[in-house]
Amino acid sequence: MWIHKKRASDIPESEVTDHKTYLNRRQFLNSSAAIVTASMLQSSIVDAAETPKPTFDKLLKSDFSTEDKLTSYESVTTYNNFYEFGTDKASPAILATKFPDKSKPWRVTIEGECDKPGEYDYDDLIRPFTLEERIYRFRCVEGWSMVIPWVGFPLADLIKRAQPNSRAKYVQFTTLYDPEQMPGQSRKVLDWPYVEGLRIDEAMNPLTLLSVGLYGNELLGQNGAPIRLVVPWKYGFKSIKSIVNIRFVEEMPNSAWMKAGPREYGFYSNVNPDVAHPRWSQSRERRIGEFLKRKTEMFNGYQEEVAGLYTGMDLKKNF
Ligand SMILES: Nc1nc2c(c(=O)[nH]1)N[C@H]1C(S)=C(S)[C@@H](COP(=O)(O)O)O[C@H]1N2
Ligand SMILES: [Mo]
Repeated sequence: MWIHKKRASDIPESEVTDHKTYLNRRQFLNSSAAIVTASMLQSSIVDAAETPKPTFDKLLKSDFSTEDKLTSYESVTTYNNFYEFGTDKASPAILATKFPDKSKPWRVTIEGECDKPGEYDYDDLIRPFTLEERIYRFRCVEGWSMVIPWVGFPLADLIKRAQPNSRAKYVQFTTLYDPEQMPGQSRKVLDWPYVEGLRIDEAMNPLTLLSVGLYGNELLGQNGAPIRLVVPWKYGFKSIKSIVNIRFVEEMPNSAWMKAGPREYGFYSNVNPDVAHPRWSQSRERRIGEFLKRKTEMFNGYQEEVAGLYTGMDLKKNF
């Protein structure tokens, strides 16, 4: 049911390309915050701009890391898509400063077609796994990209612990639903809670990361704290944030974006320069911080690692 009439699939052109608009808005927000008070609003913006000292120790360096130049910490933490905190790029960094509420435990349920389901507190969930730093290219469906040094562990490690059974063909992920903490959920821009999914072999691929941090630090609210998915060969919206549920299922999950615009957002959403979005080309991208656009690479440049997952599939039909 659509109460709010601007459909999520109607991303205005400005959000597709116009980084300048965003920068102007950031400037505006900065100055208006300064006028309001010297409040957290202001200090959070200033804090976010400075690259913090790493707080995770003994992070494994990953062979999967790209050598591309990193996107600035400032951009990674202030230019965000997180519709639970507003549909523009600047809002999440402002509205998610206290997210998630540290006084509430973060529970993650693992369930469905598996032999070892469970409900874990965040700390218990991640304790068994070795954290590593993985520098990935990250390509948003809207035509911009970043290079982000994630901290995380392979989703495959967690899946092995859960022991999916033979009926587990897909994995479905769900974001927290809590309109009190996530003001954007009071508006019907998407069918909340945000849901995403992967085929089980995609989920098991060594590139697929459960991330708990970036730039050597815990994730900030705007980046999907405390735990989010990162699937670097797919458009950014597959990388679901602030996960509370992981479910092994037999049927292909119906993701929030598929519901919002089935013609525009398919289940696979592999980065593919040859398959245009119905309203814009996907052949080029703007790397945030760069002036000239660059060519978008098949599977975001990860073809060696993932092309085999799709042999024999028509990627125009299975977009
Ligand atoms: N729950 C949730 N996850 C989400 C989104 C969202 O709106 N809600 N946006 C997606 C999109 S479109 C992108 S591009 C990435 C952005 O991640 P970043 O802000 O950490 O760079 O998050 C993805 N995960
Ligand atoms: Mo995105």
